Amino acid sequence: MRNVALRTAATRLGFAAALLMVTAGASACSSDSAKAEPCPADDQINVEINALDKFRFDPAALEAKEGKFVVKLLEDGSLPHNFRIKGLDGVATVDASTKSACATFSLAKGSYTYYCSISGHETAGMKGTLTVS
Ligand SMILES: [Cu+2]
Repeated sequence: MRNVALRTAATRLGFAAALLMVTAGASACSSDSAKAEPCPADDQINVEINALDKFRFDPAALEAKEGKFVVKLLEDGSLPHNFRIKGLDGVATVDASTKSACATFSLAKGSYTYYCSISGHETAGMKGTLTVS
């Protein structure tokens, strides 16, 4: 009798774990591709950056204070671009239909490189320097 109850609980746990794995897998898949996080209200945004089709970010240098850093990337052309900071999690990805995207980063003091990770863009010059104090 007792064993049956235990087994049922174990089965439920196994099912919950499997469900968790499926959910985590699905979000891991979608986190990097098309849709980024929705943009917060304007007063929550630390900086707006233009992604130019000549493979440049405008501005190409940024300064920020350590802590939460919300970036709004604006598409100023027709090519898809994104914004990443080397060594940190987070990506803002715009495409021809959305024209803007946001990402939140957690900054520690130091010097960082931000870049567009779409193939060839960084090499073509789509990068900049972020100084955090
Ligand atoms: Cu790009």
